Amino acid sequence: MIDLYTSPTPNGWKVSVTLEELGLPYRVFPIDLGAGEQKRPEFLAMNPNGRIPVIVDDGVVVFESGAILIWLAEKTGRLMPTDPVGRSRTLQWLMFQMGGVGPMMGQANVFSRYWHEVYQPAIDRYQNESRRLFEVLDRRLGEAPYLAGDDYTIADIANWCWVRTWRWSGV
Ligand SMILES: N[C@@H](CCC(=O)N[C@@H](CS)C(=O)NCC(=O)O)C(=O)O
Repeated sequence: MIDLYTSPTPNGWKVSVTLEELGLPYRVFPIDLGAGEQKRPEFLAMNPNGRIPVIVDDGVVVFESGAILIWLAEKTGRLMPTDPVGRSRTLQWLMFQMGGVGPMMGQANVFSRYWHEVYQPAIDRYQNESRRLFEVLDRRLGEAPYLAGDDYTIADIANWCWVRTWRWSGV
């Protein structure tokens, strides 16, 4: 059985969508981010970074959403090609989300939504960079049906869960 510690956010959705696509049985343990449950000792014992999502799969703890998606794909042999080139393409577009789309949109949210002070250069920087990354995705999806090529993979799930919130980020 897989236990999923999560909240309704893009990084949380990535794991929920993947579990649903794979049809794996799992239990959800909602984490109240506003109440700071992700900083409590019992949560930090699972993820020292104090952030959702985390899964515990038969006693194995996995944190970082990208690592969780890879774990689930490799465990089932689905949502990621097993040939080296297809696997690498999937990881490239997953890393593109983990290192680019997620952090840029996350900072766009912080500066345009959550901060009381308005610092326009930071808002512009993160919204423009998010938009630039969307254009990279758009071009890629103009030449292939899915990010990694012909196969639907965890890279599509990861990017979609963030990009679908474009309006909230003001992009
Ligand atoms: N790189 C991490 C980022 C996780 C992350 O930023 N989670 C957010 C919600 S989307 C969170 O837990 N925020 C609460 C906090 O920072 O205290 C991952 O992909 O798992």
